Amino acid sequence: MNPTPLQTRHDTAALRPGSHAAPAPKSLRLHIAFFGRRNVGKSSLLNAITRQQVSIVSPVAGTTTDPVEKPMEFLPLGPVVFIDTAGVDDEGELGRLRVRKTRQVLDRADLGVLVTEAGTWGWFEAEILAELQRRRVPILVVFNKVDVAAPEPARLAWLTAQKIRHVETAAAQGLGLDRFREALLDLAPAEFINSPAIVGDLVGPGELVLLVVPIDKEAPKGRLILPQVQAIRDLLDHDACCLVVKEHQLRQALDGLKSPPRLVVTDSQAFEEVAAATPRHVPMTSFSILMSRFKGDLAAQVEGALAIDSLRPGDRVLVAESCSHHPIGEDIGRVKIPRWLNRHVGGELRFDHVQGHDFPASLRDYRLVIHCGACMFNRREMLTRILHCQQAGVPVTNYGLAIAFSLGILERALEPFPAALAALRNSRDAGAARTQPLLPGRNLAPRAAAAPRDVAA
Ligand SMILES: Nc1nc2c(ncn2[C@@H]2O[C@H](COP(=O)(O)OP(=O)(O)OP(=O)(O)O)[C@@H](O)[C@H]2O)c(=O)[nH]1
Ligand code: SF4
Ligand SMILES: [Mg+2]
Repeated sequence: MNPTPLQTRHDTAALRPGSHAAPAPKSLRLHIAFFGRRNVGKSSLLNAITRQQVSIVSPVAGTTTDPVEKPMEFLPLGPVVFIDTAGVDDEGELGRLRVRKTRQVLDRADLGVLVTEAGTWGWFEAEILAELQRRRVPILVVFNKVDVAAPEPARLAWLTAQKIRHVETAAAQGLGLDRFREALLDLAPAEFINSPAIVGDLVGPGELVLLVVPIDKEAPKGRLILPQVQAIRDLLDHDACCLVVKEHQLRQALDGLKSPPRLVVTDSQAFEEVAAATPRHVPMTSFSILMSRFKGDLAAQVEGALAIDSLRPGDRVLVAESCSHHPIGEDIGRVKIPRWLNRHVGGELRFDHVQGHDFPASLRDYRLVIHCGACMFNRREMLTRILHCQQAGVPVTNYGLAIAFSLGILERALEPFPAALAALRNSRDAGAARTQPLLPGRNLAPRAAAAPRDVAA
């Protein structure tokens, strides 16, 4: 994982009145996205619900160009990000670019608000609806401008029959906002109300977790990166204890404890050193493997790691990072992982890199996608990417899993997650059956000898 300037990129949300707590990172917020044709009042509705001038409103069609994001505390739902978008019916060369940006927002929408007005329902609305339904994203249809005309009863009846929630508003007059707010709360996915644990569910109250955090030149100045901060907070939320050490101090810390820690979590860069220093009976994993479970689909990404063995020189590999940091020195995504994989396959692979919300529309040419821990994404965006990879038949894994695989410690790193461990064993057994003859009892350990010592994440 790479350091990024979290404080400047993500800590911009308003605090609850009187609160001294740091605002939630954007990636943990419920993303509520507004879609619809130009001029239906998307921006007006956003401004009305937030009671702020978030987006520019005008009678000129195409006023909103790039997606506008507004993180805020939306009680009682909690931290959300409202996203205003350009109209899906935008035209011309620039219009097509704007529509592409709007479509990217579909990937991160946890809840889709389709804004329309009387007499305009047509192909664009049907398409947005179908896209949201295909992604199983809860939908709220808003008929705005009801001060001008009421929606057609047949359309309302059709939506009701489809079990699609709909409300009527006149954003410019502030009418219908309570019903709109209530519908948003009803439709918010339960997972946002009961946020999943990152690590706290793996240990009991009072138990100790040892966190290994290398402080090298890639580490950001004066702070920890988001997965580390979130793990610490999650442990405290679960009344667990944690001790944070650098990799060189791990042995000393372990020696100083009266009883062994319940779990060791390391940055994947230090996996090899930490695996050697941690007694075999102490469970051990990495921050990015925790993030795979928290943000993605651990079992699917474990299976993806196995595809590393089938790579051949000339194959194309996509390396995707969720944040847009400037790579420095031995950057993990650009230097270390490519170097290791080239050595592993004994030739040059062809690497492409993407950052932020950009992700190729077609993945068919890739043999593998290696993703970072995606700490900057909400879970839906990461799950959408995994789904796109699966639909294209391309294995997808993440940095920590790829490194653990390379070092022959993937099984050990998955011991805290029995379901993922079972998935690994099943995939491996299925692979072994497909590629007979294989030695009985084949495991990943021989890879450790083949892996270079400078693999990092
Ligand atoms: N009569 C009436 N006009 C409204 C209402 N809501 C918005 N408008 C007007 O409709 C026009 C377009 O509003 P916007 O909020 O900019 O619409 P938009 O969907 O964001 O438009 P684009 O950004 O161009 O896609 C503005 O002139 C608003 O004042 C409403 O409820 N009633
Ligand atoms: S978004 Fe990815 S690369 Fe950036 S800090 Fe998080 S895990 Fe690391
Ligand atoms: Mg607008």
